Amino acid sequence: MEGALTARDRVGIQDFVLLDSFTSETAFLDNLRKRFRENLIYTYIGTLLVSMNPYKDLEIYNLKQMELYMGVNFFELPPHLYALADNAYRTMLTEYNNHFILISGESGAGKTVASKKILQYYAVTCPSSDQLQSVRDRLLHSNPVLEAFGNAKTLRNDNSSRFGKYMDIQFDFKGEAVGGHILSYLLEKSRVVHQNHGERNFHIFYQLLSGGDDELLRWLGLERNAQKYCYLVQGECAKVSSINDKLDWRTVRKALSIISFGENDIEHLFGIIASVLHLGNIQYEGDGKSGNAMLSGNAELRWISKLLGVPLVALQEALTHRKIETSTEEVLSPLDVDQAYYARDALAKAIYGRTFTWLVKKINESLENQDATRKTVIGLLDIYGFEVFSINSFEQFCINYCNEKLQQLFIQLTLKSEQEEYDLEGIEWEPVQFFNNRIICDLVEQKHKGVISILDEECMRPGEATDLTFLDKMEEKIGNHPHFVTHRLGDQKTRKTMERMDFRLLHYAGEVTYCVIGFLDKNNDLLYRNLKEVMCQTRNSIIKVCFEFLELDNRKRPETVATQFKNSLMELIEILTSKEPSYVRCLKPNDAKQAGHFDDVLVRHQVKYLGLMEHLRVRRAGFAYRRRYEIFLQRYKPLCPATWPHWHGPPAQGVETLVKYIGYKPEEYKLGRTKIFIRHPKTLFATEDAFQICKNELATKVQAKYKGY
Ligand code: AOV
Ligand code: MG
Repeated sequence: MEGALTARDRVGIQDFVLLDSFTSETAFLDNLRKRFRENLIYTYIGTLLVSMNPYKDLEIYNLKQMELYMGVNFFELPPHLYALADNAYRTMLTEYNNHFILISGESGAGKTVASKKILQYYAVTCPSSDQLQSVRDRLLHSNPVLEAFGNAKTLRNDNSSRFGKYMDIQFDFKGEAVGGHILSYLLEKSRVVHQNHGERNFHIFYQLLSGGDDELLRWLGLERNAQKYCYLVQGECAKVSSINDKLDWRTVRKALSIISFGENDIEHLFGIIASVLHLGNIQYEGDGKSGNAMLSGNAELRWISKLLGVPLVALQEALTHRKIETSTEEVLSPLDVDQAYYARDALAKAIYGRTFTWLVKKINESLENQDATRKTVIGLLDIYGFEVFSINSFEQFCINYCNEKLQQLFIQLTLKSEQEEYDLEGIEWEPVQFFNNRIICDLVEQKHKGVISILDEECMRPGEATDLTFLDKMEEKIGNHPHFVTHRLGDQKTRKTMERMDFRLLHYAGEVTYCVIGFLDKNNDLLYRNLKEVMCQTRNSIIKVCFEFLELDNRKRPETVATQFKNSLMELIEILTSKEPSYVRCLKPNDAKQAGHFDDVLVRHQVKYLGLMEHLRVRRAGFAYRRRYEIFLQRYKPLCPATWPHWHGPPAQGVETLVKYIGYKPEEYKLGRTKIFIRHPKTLFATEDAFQICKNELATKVQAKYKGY
């Protein structure tokens, strides 16, 4: 009938692999747009899940939906996170191997929401004894606590993750969730002391002030009004309509108890949060003659001394002086006003950052499973997404580098190794071209001439090097690199003018201009020795763990922030490559955090840089599943009389006999050197279903046979 829309016209196609014109970006976008209009936010590319942030609550995460997806083959139901989560879980149980789910996309695209939904799915659907109920509760409640301390409102996202998180959920052989472990990556500490306009400090500060009861606030010496605290008002948006600090406070408070934080720990924890606020209100003035910094009053100091349990006089001295060690003696040198503010902020950042590390450790203790039996894991990776602001600093550099690494991993695992495997296995193949961002990773991390190496080198020359000499050195060493631009080269390469203090990296996801101011300081992350000494005298049980005397004895230069981060990312990549991957690629429909609005240009850009078209091409031309001959034969041999119960020839021939017998069409599979390749998942699923029926029949036959004995 003319004019009538078919269902396909209206809601699009649920797997891009089935799209008629699969090489056309426009067709890809049309499909995404159609589905978005119908609130269908999930679409597959084979087994990869594309997710579009709806910016509104959809009724797709309830118990009924969870039950629908439990144990059902991947392609039998409409695309959903639950299908992906369930598939990883079932494969883990049948093949007894480890998995991870890589959730990527730019800031605000929906990574954190996705990771929470997956965790909830496991918590609700996995079998569990009463005894394990508490493990599940703790796994779930670790989220609000870490988000309170590690998330904040930015211009891109009202609940932006300011740390990277990798969480292993451990399962026993029955598939029960028995424990977990969290690794956290580089918290954006600078936010504690400085926020850009339109942004906030970490949620916990506002939660404490709005939700804490009067008695608690009195005990902490705090006023309810956030406007009173210098560390909370720089962004001029302490109140945000989408955030209910008071309610969130209650959730966090309850979660802390569930994760078995003792009352003593909780008291000390809030003592620290309050101390940071008091620190921020410390003001200095210059001594008229010498210009040395003096504290303007000591009300704040008294509160900090009480809450952190440190001697007031020593604290006052450490906040206004610096201890310099010569070969023979220690000399106290007074700080000027700027230096004193610097020392104060460094202390606030150190206290907060170390407390966050303590928090993760404490949560891990409560998730730890003591039982030594073998477990398999599903890892969930939720990191800070790629971000660009009008001014970008060291933090954005680290965050975007991290995204660059994950993109590289994705390329390695999907586009590159997939094509290499076809080659290796002797499968005929038309190579698909793709942009390999290895070149940008190298630009950042290469020894001697990568950005991080050059930065570290400058940090080794205190007194001589400055942010500007760092910039000059980069120009000298990597000025010719096609993905690096400075103001001198700017016009030629990108035809955009740049400021003197800027450098630009052409990332896989777009250009970002970084301002070098602060790079050296942030990379050094220096805390004066006498401030550390005062902290070591603490009676606050958390600060005691965070600042150990041992550190004072250690004269070795600690690794710089960027190098530590680089190393931790390398370890992460190693952890991930030993596991079987699933992918969620999150997209955002617009930059205004708005429901219902699909910005074509913005979405097209994300589709491009996430490599979705290339992924589709490889998937479409390639094979969704592959199994080693031995494994395939071992599992499915009951389906064919010639292979059951034993096949005596080479496994490859056994598999060939088997699949011909069960009727695989020639275009559906290819036989490689060591593996069988299957084009569509549905072929494998049909085989698996047949196997399940056959297994039951066999069991019935065996039971009947033994009945008479
Ligand atoms: P992100 O984790 O990818 O950004 P979030 O997961 O925090 O982004 O999502 C941002 C916001 O988008 C959430 O607070 C929700 O309001 C909304 N949202 C995301 N996914 C959904 C969904 N499936 N259904 C409804 N609303 C959603 V960052 O951490 O900033 O990189 O660093
Ligand atoms: Mg996030």
